[in-house]
Amino acid sequence: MLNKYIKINPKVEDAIKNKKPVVALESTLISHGLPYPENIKVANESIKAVEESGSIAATIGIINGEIKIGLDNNDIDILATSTNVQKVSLHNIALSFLNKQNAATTVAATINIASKIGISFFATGGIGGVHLGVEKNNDVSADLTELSRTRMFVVSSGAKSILDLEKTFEMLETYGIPRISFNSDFMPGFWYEETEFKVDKNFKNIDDISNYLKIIENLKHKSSVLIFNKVPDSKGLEKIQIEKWINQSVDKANSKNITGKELTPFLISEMNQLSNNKTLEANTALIINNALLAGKISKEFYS
Ligand code: PSU
Ligand code: MN
Repeated sequence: MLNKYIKINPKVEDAIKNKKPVVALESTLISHGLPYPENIKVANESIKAVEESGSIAATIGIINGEIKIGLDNNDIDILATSTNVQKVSLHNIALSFLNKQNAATTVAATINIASKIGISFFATGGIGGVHLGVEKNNDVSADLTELSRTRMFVVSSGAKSILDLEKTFEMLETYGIPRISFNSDFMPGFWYEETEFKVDKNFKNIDDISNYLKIIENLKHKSSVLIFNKVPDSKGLEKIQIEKWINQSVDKANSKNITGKELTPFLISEMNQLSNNKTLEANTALIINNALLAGKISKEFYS
């Protein structure tokens, strides 16, 4: 045990000790990213997907002021249904210990904790990044800072489409974060398959990704590596349509003065309403698909 605030599920602890494949999963998408009951379904199916690939899943969250590595059904229910779950990044994580709160960890907080206990792989839907209108609102997700200083192999469908994807993509390069993808030449656009931003390398199979990650490990590269995986075919939406809905959602957020950590959950939920839950279906499918890919790469990496 790392310290008194961290409780590791014995199966996960054994796997880390014995260098077996483990994939960390975050919990903010359960509490703030998806509505009930889809959130519970996605949390459980992501765990199942990781396990089907032969890796061990470790969903991370904070229950009653304690970090739990490997949330059980009961913990997931708490984060999925309680109304007072905090969304924690690095600036506010310690407060949830102090106040003995239930809290969900963002990408930033999850990879920080996972790397401290020796986990190397992580899957999510879309990372945070540079927000639209950054010139005025100065809103840049702490996910980027944490990705720049923590080595984690991160599978995602790019950054969430509600962000300024061009600035986010550039910022990743600035921070020395490799941007590779599985079967695409471009960074995905989260709810849509492709942006116009060309990745550093398009890998066509899992073996090659694993070999590449071993080089990164040997180099003791300091940052994370982003492994992009686009939304499954049948669930991807049109970029033009998504952009129209985003403009409407952003206007509404501005008129209601929604900022800071409330902004991302607000925009996602607006998009779900405007799209008649088409964005929700895409989001659900891509999260589970990313968990599966992370499981497969991790399995290969440790074999
Ligand atoms: N991926 C999803 N849905 C989400 C998130 C990721 O499909 O809700 C969460 C992650 O936890 C990420 C957070 O860290 O959104 C970003 O929030 P912010 O923009 O406030 O940093
Ligand atoms: Mn923010």
